[in-house]
Amino acid sequence: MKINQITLYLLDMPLPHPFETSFGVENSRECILVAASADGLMGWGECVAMDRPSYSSETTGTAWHILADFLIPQALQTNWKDLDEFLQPLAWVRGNPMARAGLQCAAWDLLAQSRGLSLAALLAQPYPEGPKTKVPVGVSIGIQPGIDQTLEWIIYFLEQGFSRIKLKIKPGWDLELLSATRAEFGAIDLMVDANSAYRWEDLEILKAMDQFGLIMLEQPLAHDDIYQHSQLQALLSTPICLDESIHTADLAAWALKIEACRMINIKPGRVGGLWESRQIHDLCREQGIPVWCGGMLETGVGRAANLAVASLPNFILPTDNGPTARYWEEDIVEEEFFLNREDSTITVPDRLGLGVTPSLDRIEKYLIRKKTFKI
Ligand code: OSB
Ligand code: MG
Repeated sequence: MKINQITLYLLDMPLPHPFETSFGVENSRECILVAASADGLMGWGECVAMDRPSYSSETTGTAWHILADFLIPQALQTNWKDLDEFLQPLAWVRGNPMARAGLQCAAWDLLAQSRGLSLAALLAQPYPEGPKTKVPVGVSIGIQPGIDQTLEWIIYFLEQGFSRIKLKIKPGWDLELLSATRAEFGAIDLMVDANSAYRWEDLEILKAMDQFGLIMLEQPLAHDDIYQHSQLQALLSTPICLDESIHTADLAAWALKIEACRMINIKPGRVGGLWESRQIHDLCREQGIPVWCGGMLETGVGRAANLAVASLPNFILPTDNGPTARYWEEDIVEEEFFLNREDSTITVPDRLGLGVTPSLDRIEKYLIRKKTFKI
């Protein structure tokens, strides 16, 4: 296969509700879509970099630069039959996992289509059990103006059928919130995500979280740390889950080696792509570490890829990749994802490739910038 044309689209999509985390408030979501054509097929990928370097050092601006000036020129030169052959010539590009993941996804989509498979089926080929057809899903609730509003959102999402609640926390928005949540809802499946908001000096607060029986405490300490997380994990009974800190398969291996966490949130967009996601999945599986697939407020393109990866055997914990209506009034793909209320799952696309159809008309509505690259 040889990709003969790639188009990048920079979009800005309005969110129906502001999404607040410890690193800021998102009112809309910038993202880059990658569309690659080869052999009469079109493969799509989404780059999850955000408009500001708040979650990670990459932004839509840096990712555009890395894609346009380095990754795409190489990808247009490569003849490949399998993903390793596509990726090998790109391996000299250091860092920039989000930029690489967006392009890589388009290549997986092409390969799956050319082999007559869904992306989930292609990704699951090494595993005798095959992909799951539906995966458990929870909901991630942003920081609210007050505890009452948070409790109202929890009622709303439990009524909708979500069985696992994740609350965003930060210093000053933590223990009281958790006490109120437990008092109101008892033993629901509950976890928290700090997005790197705490420091070692906050140890007493972090230790106090053990009393709440949380499924996990996601990324309490710095975005580039694994050492202090290992020190912290030794002092907590709550499993630490790393998100921001793990952006390569090597970092995942080292984090497990020093026991910096007992779970990993594998976001394909953060770790360099689906290839690396599967490597981390395999490594964790060998060591009995459960993984799950987080979300980055993706469009249907990134959501489809995340759900395909979440269908692999060791993705045991619920994903954050929820139904379309939770994110968009109108997504840029024609298909809508729904929550299966009876068991709090979401169905993995089983059509060819990613299994979603991006609409160029809708993309046009949210378009900021577009560029096409040819051989
Ligand atoms: O840390 O998981 C995170 C959204 C943007 C950036 C980082 C994170 C998140 C979420 C949202 O928690 C999860 C979702 O897609 O629903
Ligand atoms: Mg997180």
